[in-house]
Amino acid sequence: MKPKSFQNLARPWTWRIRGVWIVISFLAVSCGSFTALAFTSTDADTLFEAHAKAFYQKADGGAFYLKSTEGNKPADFWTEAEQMEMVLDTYERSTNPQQLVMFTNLFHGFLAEHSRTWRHNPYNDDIMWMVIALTRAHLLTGNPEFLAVARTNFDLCYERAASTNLGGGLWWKVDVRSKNACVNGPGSIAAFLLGRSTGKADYFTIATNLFQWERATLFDPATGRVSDNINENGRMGRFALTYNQGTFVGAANFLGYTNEARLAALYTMNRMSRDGYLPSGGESGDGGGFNGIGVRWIARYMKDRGEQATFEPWLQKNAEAAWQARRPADNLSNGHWPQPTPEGRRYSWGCSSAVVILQVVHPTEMVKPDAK
Ligand code: 7K2
Repeated sequence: MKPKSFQNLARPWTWRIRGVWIVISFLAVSCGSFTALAFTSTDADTLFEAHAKAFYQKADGGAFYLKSTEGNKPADFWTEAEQMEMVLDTYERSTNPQQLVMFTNLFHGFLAEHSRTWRHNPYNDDIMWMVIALTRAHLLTGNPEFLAVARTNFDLCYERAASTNLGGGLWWKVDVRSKNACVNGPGSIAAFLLGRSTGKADYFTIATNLFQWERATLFDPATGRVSDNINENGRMGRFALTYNQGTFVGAANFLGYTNEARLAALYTMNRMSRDGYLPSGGESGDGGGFNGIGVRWIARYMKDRGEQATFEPWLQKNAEAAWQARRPADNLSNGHWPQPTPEGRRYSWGCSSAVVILQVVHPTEMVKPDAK
């Protein structure tokens, strides 16, 4: 037992030490906000606006995304559709009505370029991506035109793509050579969302059947891997891509197959990522936006099912890397994170994954009140 006088002396002394620690931690935290890898919702706005500044073009009462920073070519059919989903991801986070105006302009630009019905496009997956974008937009806005175009095109696509060969599912293209994850996951999601939008049970049935076929045919329940495709002779293309993992997770989550959703998300995190970073899908080709699609659906599953403890650190690590990888000149981030974005020509689709991940993943730092 220490003498009383010593105890009395000891108290202010420990307080002084504590005080020093408080000052040190305060300095660490406030310096950290300038240098650390954290990102805020303001940063999510910055990446979206930088992408719009580089690629969003108004034309004839509508708008479109340019394919790249060079030339006037518009983005391809499905990458345009998916960048329209990127706009919706941004709106869902920010609730900024300006982004719905952008979406509506892009919709008009899309119809001007591709017409109102898309039979001329031989890729069934292309149509399903745009149906998802429009049905999401209908659910957010109630605009009946979005739903009308979505339904017409889903119905004509389903009609030509659905078959009983290989046990069910959708053909990838009109040449009916293979059934791919990139049309069956999106087809299931599109049907599910149309079920919500129209209240028609038939769409939910289609959503369930397509998911169950994909699960039975392309999904490996031992690992969570979603194979890319099966061809007309039953030969499997077993490679996994993050967008296929994502749409499988999205459909599984909507339909209540939470074990399957979790397994496919875990496979993406543990088996496809390197040092925790999602594999880059290249920039100029189809792969540039694969990770945006993957994280959109994995993040939604995580939030719907309260799986943050498992997936959020990984998603935030990738979002922080995407933010840090932007190039100073114009804030474009080309999706090769953690590598920095080089100078020179950039592609809108390749720069969209970074935009999407910052919208769908919860920021790692609050916006400071004086930083507005
Ligand atoms: O082979 C399919 C798909 O299974 C695979 O995952 C990807 C890998 O490639 C194609 S789908 C991608 C596009 C091809 N060009 C035209 C686009 O409409 C089509 O969706 O990249």
